[in-house]
Amino acid sequence: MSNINKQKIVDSVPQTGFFGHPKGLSTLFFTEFWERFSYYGMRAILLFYMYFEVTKGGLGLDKNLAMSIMSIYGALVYMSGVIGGWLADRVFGTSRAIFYGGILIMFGHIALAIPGNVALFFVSMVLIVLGTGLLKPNVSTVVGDLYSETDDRRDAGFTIFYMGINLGGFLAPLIAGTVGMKIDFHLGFGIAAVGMFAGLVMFVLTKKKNLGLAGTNIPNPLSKTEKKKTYTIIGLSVVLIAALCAVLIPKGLLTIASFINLVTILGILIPTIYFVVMYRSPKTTAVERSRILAYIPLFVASVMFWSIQEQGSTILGLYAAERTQLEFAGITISPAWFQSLNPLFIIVLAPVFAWMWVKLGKRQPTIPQKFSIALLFAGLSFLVILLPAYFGGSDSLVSPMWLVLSYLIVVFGELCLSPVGLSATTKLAPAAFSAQTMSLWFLSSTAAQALNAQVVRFYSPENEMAYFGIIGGAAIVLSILLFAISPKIQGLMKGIR
Ligand code: C3H
Repeated sequence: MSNINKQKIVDSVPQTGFFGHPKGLSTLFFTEFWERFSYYGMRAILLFYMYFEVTKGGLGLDKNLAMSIMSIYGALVYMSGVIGGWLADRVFGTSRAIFYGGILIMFGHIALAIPGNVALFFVSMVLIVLGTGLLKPNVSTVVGDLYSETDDRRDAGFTIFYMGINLGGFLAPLIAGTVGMKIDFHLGFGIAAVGMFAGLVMFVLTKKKNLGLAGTNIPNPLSKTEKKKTYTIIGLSVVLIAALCAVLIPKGLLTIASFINLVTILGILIPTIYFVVMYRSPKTTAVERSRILAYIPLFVASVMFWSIQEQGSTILGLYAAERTQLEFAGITISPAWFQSLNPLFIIVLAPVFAWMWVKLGKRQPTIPQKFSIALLFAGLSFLVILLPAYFGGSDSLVSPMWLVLSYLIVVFGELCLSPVGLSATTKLAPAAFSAQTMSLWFLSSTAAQALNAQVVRFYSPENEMAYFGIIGGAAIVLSILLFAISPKIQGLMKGIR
């Protein structure tokens, strides 16, 4: 199976059947829709499950610790994509990786659905982290496999796919979130498990007909000797990690807090190593080296952006529950519902942005300028949310419209950065490392959430003006710096626009 050529794969996929796109896009759209439905449904209630008192069905953890765990969880989920991409390239092929990933994710949610304790919660976390690492990057890779290199529908295909992600992210907090918050947390997690089951059934039933050979290829399979060596290393690593945990946990040397610190360090170290290895590799040409230098400030900007965007489900999640009037216009709002705002705005505005870039043509901002604009919006979204405390102090509850405004502003930034970043990553990547570029892009979110795990500890309603002001201000300063050096970055990109 290792030598199927690209064109043969494309020819095996029915090229129409889903809004004028290859039929396989419907399989991937709904698989990712259900995976995101389960993931974001779980995340919409997880924060509250962790810090609500035991009498209210929660685990009774400290609030700031709960927010750090949320961030570290997000960091690990994207970090494990590095392993998921490697396993697909060398062992399973993408299609089987997606299937195994879905199974692990489903069992992860089932573990959360069983009323248990903190231990069961960590078992579920391991399953979901590994499962998402197998499923998420690979499902995006198969989207690319559906189109020939010259197919003009490719970018639109990715936009439709991104809308599928956000449709899942929109519905999940409303369904799993509402049930979890209003009836029982575990029932909410159960709905997430059912969602992943639905995705798996749909994937298995339609993949043969819709995906053809896409995802069945193992591009660079391990040789017999490599296999033996790899499995020995994996086996030994698992034993070593288990032994370390068995010794360090009872002695109090591996605590949740020290684990969070470890992940923060890894979250910064891993992308740094990626950059150094790519830059120094003899396979990288001089032009590619220049493009790597151009990519570094973009990566840093992306980390700052995702740091603010992802705090939408931690700090702003807490803000929704504790600082916001939830009796509004005659209805009782669930704090989980606020998580649906970002995806709703994405679904509505993504086609508008796609249209705008086409309309502006050559007059559109350059890639570094778009990143700078994204940072400006991210910064503004935090400056807006400090205003209620500025006008009314931090003791009284504020109108939910402040949160709506903040979530809307950050989405303008997300649409300038997220789709642009994906495409820029593939264009700026050295040829020898093209397969790993998807992982590198996701690592900017890993680094962001790894940093957030430390940063969110400083938040409290009493210091919220300083908290939002400093982070929002830092994003705006970075935005201005990036704008100032954007011609230089553009030069280093050597012809890429
Ligand atoms: O999940 C992805 O692949 C990329 N992320 C997105 O598309 C985000 N727009 C999702 S929004 C959010 C993380 C989840 C919503 O249920 C909420 C941010 C406040």
